[in-house]
Amino acid sequence: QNQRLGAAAMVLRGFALPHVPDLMLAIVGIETASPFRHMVMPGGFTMSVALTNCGALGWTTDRRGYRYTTVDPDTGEPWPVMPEVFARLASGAAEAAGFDGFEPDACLVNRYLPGSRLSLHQDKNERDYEAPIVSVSLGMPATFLFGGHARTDPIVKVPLHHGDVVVWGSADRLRYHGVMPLRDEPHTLLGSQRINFTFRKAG
Ligand code: MD3
Ligand code: FE
Repeated sequence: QNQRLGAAAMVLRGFALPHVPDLMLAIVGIETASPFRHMVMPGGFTMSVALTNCGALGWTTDRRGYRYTTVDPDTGEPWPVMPEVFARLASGAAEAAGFDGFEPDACLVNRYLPGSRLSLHQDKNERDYEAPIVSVSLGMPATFLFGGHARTDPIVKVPLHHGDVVVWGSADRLRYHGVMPLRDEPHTLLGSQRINFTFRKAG
């Protein structure tokens, strides 16, 4: 029941399920070193999604803009190392979707609670648009919004469940996308939250 969303975008249903115990252990390590926090957008809004990072580069935003940094601005320490299981899962998923040799250097970890949302945006802060982006969903289901190359293009709604992995590349890399406000449908393992890992080659 894998699903093609575009010329170079694929949903791999349940692809991460075998790795869930490892992923959940790894999150504990990451959030102990670099806790989840609500960042402020350049326009002054505080994000409803809480985030942290692991890997050589981490995505951050503040009043001055978005950027990737090697150091967690809250702790002054480098972002936690990307666990081996993460890198293997990301490159395995990329390969399953037709992208060989994906070596992510950044993993953004988003935590959604009921009501959290991500408004329509493009991911344009990475140096290299050739590499795909791999996204892993855990916990409560979400409705992903998959748009076009212009903000006003039609939007397809894609339900994402615990263990689903999505890979986006080349022609679909710069599409507008977002996440609808989360409904509270508690998950047996994670309770009332959704965790999303987004793997990128940022540097
Ligand atoms: C589609 N996060 O952090 S990941 C983000 O579920 C972000 O937390 C969402 O969008 C989340 O920037 C979705 C999936 C994603 C990432 C990049 C894309 C989807 C994409 C680039 C192009 C098209
Ligand atoms: Fe995004």
